[in-house]
Amino acid sequence: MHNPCRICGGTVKGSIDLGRHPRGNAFPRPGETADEFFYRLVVGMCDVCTMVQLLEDIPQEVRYHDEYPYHASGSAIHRRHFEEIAQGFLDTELTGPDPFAVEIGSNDGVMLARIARAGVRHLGVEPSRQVAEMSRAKGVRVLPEFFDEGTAERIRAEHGPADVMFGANVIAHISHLASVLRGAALLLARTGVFVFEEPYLGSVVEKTAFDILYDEHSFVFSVRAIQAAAERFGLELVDARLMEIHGGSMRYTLAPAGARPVSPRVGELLEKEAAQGLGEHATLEEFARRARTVRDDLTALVRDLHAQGKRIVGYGAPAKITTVTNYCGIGPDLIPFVCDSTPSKQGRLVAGTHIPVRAPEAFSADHPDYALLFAWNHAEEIMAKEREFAERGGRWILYVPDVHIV
Ligand code: JHZ
Ligand code: SAH
Ligand code: ZN
Repeated sequence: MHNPCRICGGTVKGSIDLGRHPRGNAFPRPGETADEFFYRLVVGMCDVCTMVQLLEDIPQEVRYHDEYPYHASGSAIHRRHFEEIAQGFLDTELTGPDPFAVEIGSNDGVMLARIARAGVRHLGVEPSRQVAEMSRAKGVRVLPEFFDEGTAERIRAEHGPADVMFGANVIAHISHLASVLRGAALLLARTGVFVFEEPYLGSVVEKTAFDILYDEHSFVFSVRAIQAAAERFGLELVDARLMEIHGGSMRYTLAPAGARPVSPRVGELLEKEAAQGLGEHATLEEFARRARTVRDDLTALVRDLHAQGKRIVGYGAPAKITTVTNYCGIGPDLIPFVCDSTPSKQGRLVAGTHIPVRAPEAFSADHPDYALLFAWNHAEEIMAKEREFAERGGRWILYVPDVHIV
């Protein structure tokens, strides 16, 4: 499979083929599974600009809609993370006479609510209705649209230039990334910054975290690819920092070209990426081989425990569960249910494999022998919350970076 690169027009060769998958966040209701949507999950790298991208593109309206089920404030650690980001902006960037902040994909308003409370002018751009309403209830101003260069132009005409533009786990989701970068160049004040954080290719490769590949992740960013993409649109990558959130995300800071000094961290990260082979097709091909090993090991372990009469339940229904259960062929015959604290996912099914999603009480009321931790990036928070399970002899199964029991 080959495609033209969405950023530079180079050639993208499909190196990772995980087969047919439904949408990661579809979570159909029981009875809604007859005509589930499937696509071919193939990921590759551009041979010119090294941007890693999905070969198939699912229309954004299909992915983000009134009932988009993910809530950004579903974890205490994430809530703190976003509040710290907001405070950081208030302390360092939003200090002028009448500053203005824009967030792309503001979701349930966890970040902007802090900015709103400080009385700072702001605008969330959020097309999914239910989460947008949750943010309005927190006093956040929302534009219910998909961000692109047209939206950027209209926002600038109405509100003036932005001192801060922010996006988390959304910029890599937008297949018209070129238009987003053109829009950022249009909307940013000369002294402004565009900060975004997204799952990092280096961490995904290092951890064999193949489950972060799904329809929403149109791209998996690297420092090198973002630096090159920014340059094409009059922006410059001035800083990049690796963070633990979501199992390894990079926070990129772009500014109008020449407006800010470039941190030495950028060069350091570029060197590390070269040493890790992130710009090479062979690295993705090797990753695909390791993903197959994880699949074989996980499937064998779950089948083996099941054959021994052990009860295994899933913990957490992140979008990632759709990739891992469909890729491994793990269904309700092996895992009768998975529990998740998000109300909009409860009573639904994991797309494709149809494992029912239940409230966390279903887990605590009747502890299984094993819990397969699909929300592995929240291990610390979840294991602390469910201490009793381990105290009573329950064991956690993890599959990142490899299959192991703790
Ligand atoms: P979590 C999200 O992916 C969504 P997901 C998005 N597609 C994206 O790009 C990535 O982030 C990066 C539940 N949970 O954060 C809540 C508990 O049940 O790993 C969530 O459903 N109990 C935009 O969906 C899920 O786990 C708990 O105590 O992979 C975690 O989803 C905690 C802490 C979480 O993101
Ligand atoms: N920023 C939050 C939410 C991420 S979920 C967090 O990091 O947890 C991704 C969000 O981006 C969804 O709410 C989705 O509706 C929104 N989104 C998707 N495409 C978008 C676009 N083109 N413009 C603005 N928001 C978009
Ligand atoms: Zn390219």
